Amino acid sequence: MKNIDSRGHVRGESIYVDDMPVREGTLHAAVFGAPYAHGHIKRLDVSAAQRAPGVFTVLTAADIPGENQIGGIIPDEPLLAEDAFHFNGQPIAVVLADSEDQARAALEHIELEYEKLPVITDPREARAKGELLHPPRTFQLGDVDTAWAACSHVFSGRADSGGQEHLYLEAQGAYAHQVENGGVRVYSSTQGPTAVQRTAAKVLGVPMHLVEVDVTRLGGGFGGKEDQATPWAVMAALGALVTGRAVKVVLHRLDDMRMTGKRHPYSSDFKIGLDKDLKIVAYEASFHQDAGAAADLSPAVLERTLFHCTNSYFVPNVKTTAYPCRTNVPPNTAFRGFGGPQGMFVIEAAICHAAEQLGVRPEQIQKANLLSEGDSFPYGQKTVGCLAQRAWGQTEEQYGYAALLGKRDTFNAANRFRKKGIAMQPICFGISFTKTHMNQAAALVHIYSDGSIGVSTGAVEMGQGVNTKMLQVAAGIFSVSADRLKIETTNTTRVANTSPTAASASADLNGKALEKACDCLRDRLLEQAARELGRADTAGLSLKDNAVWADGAATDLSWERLVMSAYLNRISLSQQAHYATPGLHFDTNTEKGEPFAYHVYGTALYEVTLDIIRGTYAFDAVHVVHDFGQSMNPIIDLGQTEGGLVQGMGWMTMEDLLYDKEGRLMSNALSTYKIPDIYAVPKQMDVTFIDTEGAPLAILKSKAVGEPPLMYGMGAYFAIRDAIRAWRDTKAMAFHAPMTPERALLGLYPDFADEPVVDQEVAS
Ligand code: MTE
Ligand code: LUZ
Ligand code: MOS
Repeated sequence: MKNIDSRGHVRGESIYVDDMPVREGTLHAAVFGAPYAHGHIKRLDVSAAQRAPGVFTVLTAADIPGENQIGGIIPDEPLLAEDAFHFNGQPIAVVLADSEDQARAALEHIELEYEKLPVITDPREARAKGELLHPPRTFQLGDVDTAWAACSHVFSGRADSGGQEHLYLEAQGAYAHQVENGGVRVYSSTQGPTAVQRTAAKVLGVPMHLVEVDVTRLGGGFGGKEDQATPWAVMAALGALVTGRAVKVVLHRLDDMRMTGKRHPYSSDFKIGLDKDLKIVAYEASFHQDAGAAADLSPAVLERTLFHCTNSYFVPNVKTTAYPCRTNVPPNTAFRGFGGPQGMFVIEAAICHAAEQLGVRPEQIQKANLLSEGDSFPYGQKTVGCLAQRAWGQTEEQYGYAALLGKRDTFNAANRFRKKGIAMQPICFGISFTKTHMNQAAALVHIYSDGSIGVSTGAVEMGQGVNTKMLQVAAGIFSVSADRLKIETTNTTRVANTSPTAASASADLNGKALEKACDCLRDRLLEQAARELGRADTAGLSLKDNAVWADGAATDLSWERLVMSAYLNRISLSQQAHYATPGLHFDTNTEKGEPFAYHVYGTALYEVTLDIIRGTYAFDAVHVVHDFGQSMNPIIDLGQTEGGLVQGMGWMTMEDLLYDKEGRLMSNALSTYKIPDIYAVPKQMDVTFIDTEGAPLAILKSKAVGEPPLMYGMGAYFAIRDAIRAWRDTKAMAFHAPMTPERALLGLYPDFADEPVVDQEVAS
């Protein structure tokens, strides 16, 4: 089935927040952000801005009736800065005017006097100065301290990965208006309607039932709207409450890039020990997470870095510690993979480093250490239905790894100024929110008396196709055609207390809740069918092709007649259901438990050609073997895989997020921040669906697909590095992603590089 949104998207008919027809008297907002990265506010004067043409009012912290607090995990972030600001662009005031142009023009008249305070942009410096959001966390398995002695080789080094701008096509935005009794209705481009509701209620000083949040769809979120859609929605709600008029806040791209957080950059140290057979015996790492100026989701992101610190490898002795470092950049936040990719990059770097020092191919070490059935992850959970080796093996065979390696060598021998590189990239990603309590969802289904059906869940459509999947679940259970179903907006008054649409788990969680609700309705309808058909019970009855079937044959009781008969007999045609993933637990004291419903596996194989003179590169092909379980929608899942993979390649190769020493975003526009376009995409992309059982906790055995493919992107970095290796020794080349053409060039000609050089072998 095609994505149900495709037609509307292509025709430009799909509605986003900024497309909504506005109410009469709507005010438009412009946000005044801190002009510097860290400062003490001495004087804020908005009176001149208040008098500017078209301005209705200017909101500051003084206008907040409730708490000036938007922090979720740690309450450390005001909606509008009061005494101090901690990052360049931090919201301080909001101008509300008749038009957007007037609101933006009035920003010039806001007067701010401040005293500059020291700016930190390096997470290692933050750690040294004690700027941690919370104490570091450590995951351990076995005993690394004694294990080093058993290693034949021990290497250490450093790996750095950069941030990543979400660059959702639709910028952050919300539209709010008052309703009766002091309440507000907020239309928000958010992945977390309940987060917006909860925070708006807190800031406005009203109970949650007075805040209704409605989401039609997002023009992309990628994690950037899990927590960070909230401030703009709350500003709109606050404006509506204060002025009595409807208020629209839609960020301009440059403001969005400047004011919102991104993927966390990480700077990490590793130590890896191997035995003679290249088995990894011990692995130690410390991760310095650049959390930005407030906690936001950083503690949860940090946790997932630790969960995925060994990627798809079994390592018997592990000790990894993560430091959440407070810096003066916008609070970094969720981004597809949620800290997992950053943790995985470090062990991949460690493996590559060891291979380079030992003069073997990284694939030899990777392959020798893939997870098998029953192996323990550092957090105690054991693999079930482990596909790490199968995916690797199938990739090798099906795409001819050995032949490609031969081709690389032949090409490289024949060409002086062009070199080919290849890399294999296995992945393993845990599915579930790492905070166990978040693994719950609900659904509400109404069957109308004409047989049409309205479905509400907590899932937010952001392009990933969850609405299509929800429709498939319901249509499958009732066995009715898709045009009888409508997936309603995501609305907090219909489905309450929702977790954000995140962690790739929303089709599973909301789908399972929906399945429960639909099963219930189907059973109730079949009981009515038994009465209609004069049968003793429902045995032998089923719903099929818009009708009731009895003992394998269609009856003349159609779906419509059945529904009408239930209605006339006063049988409820509505059902709510709640689902909580069974069996999950995690103890943060021991850092052990069963946090994930299941894992997703796969392997990618990259081929790249590097221009030795320019440092530029082109990907010849990427071949993927991926575990979708029993995919319920191969078209959507293929799209998620290709899109995620390319987004991961962008993070690893070309998206160079840069702040200067004063915490000002240098890569602040699409002219200075490059994301993959069609030319950056591998010339050939193959995706093979492994034929597997799926997992019982996956909806219809169709495994979660939203985030895992992003991590294939790491292979792009290592493929380019392999091409550099064909030109010169890379033993001393830093592991620093993204591998931009500039960095590739410095790798080719290291005399020009000023990057830190990794340590040599420390013990042998
Ligand atoms: N795909 C599109 N087109 N747009 C998005 O914003 N977000 C990704 C992924 N795929 C995203 C996307 C992220 S970060 C997540 S967590 C999942 O979708 C969320 O949706 P799911 O739980 O339904 O997979
Ligand atoms: N969000 C979250 C996530 O709150 N918890 C998670 O575990 C998670 N994982 C991936 C993406 N978003
Ligand atoms: Mo995705 S990072 O869980 O929104």
